[in-house]
Amino acid sequence: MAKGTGEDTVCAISTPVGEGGIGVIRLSGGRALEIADHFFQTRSGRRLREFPSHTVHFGLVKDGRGKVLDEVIGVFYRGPKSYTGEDVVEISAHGGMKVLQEILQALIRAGARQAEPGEFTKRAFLNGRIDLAQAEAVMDLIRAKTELSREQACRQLQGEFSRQVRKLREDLLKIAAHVEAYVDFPEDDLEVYSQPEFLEKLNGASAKISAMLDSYERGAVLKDGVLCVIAGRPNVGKSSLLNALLDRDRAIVTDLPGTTRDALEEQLDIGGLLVRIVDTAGIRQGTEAVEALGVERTRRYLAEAQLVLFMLEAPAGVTAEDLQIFEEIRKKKYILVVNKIDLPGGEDRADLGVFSPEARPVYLSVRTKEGLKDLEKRILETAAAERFQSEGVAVTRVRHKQALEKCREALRKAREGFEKRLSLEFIAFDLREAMDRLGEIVGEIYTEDLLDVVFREFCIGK
Ligand SMILES: Nc1nc2c(ncn2[C@@H]2O[C@H](COP(=O)(O)OP(=O)(O)OP(=O)(O)O)[C@@H](O)[C@H]2O)c(=O)[nH]1
Ligand SMILES: [Mg+2]
Repeated sequence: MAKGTGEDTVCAISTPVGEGGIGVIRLSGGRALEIADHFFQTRSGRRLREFPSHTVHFGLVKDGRGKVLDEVIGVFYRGPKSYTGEDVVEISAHGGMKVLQEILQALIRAGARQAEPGEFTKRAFLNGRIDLAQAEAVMDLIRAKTELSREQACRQLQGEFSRQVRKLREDLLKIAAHVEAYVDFPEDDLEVYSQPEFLEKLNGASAKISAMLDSYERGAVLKDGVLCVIAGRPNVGKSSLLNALLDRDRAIVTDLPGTTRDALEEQLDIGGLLVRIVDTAGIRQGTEAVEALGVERTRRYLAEAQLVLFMLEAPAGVTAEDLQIFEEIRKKKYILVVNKIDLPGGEDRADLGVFSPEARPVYLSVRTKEGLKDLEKRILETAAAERFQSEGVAVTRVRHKQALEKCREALRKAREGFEKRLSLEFIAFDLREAMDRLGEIVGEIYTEDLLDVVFREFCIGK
């Protein structure tokens, strides 16, 4: 039996709540087969454990008193060749909540325990089926809403990121082993210091870590999307733009300035990139209390925005109010959007001389949809998402980023110690520290607290 299993056998409904063609219940642990044989009756009457592993069986599920609960398909996997590495039975029943609940209760009465959130994946980790970064990728894959985020999670699940981290750890191990060898023979100290390739190797490892850290921004955008805020003065067409991008009437649009009172956030998939798009209250001064509160919220969103769509309207040109708002936006990454080019006077396309030539405005009419595709393209370009596709796996999680930063810091200390010719024991200590931080990413080193943090995000049945 795989380690960490014991007799503790867990079960859960693994498909989402609601009605579906099928619903799957998972059972995993040392007693999975024994428990399954209690309530699952194959058509031939033979018990599951009499069949070879990885076989599929039609049969009936019965409660403890022999009442039939459903006709199901049962699959069993003998550990360690299963998702969790333990004996696993998966029951595909009819996907109704009552059916699934009754089967789950029957399993619990037969001695299984309801699984905790993420417990199947946690067991897979504890039993060495996957590492910690891969376990996190399971969640990312399930949550992925766009093609780019799915692709990134899938790569991480397949171990691409983990391989990079392990390779680095091995490199450090070699350096550390070398240093430690000299610690054991202190009389040879000088030889270590006189080897320039030591420093070279340390620098090389640091550079690789920096390169990984550089990918974090890209990785975070791939996983969590870009916060893109539409801002401008009242009535320029911000809510209309939100609706057009979403292709549904989400926000209220009227010809009265000050229609939108509260910021409204939605999600968009633009070319595989997840865009968290926010419609905001038009910014103007001296308005009544509710609108003023709305403007305050606009400002809060602006502070967080990764990209601002700064909207003007063509017939009005650039007004003093626009310029005032621009002062709040110019420090951000922004796209100048000039709306209403369908209106008389709009075709002249507002004079944008006050903005720098690089501003490259996108002219559009939300009403006729002209220019809308150009805007989407520009959003992708500006978020630099196009090049994301071609590049490899990136650091997507704060947890990984922090561990890499600590690793780099430990390497810096090791190098400093080296240059100052500190006792080799200190350098060996820093190198171990650097390795441990990398080990935390893939879970070669972990604490219960760390596992709690990682698996807290999961839901039951995963
Ligand atoms: N002609 C024309 N009218 C537009 C266009 N886009 C929006 N409008 C109109 O402009 C008016 C204001 O549009 P909204 O989308 O509510 O403007 P807003 O920027 O959200 O306004 P506030 O919420 O008050 O800040 C409405 O009457 C829209 O129908 C456009 O491209 N062309
Ligand atoms: Mg509005």
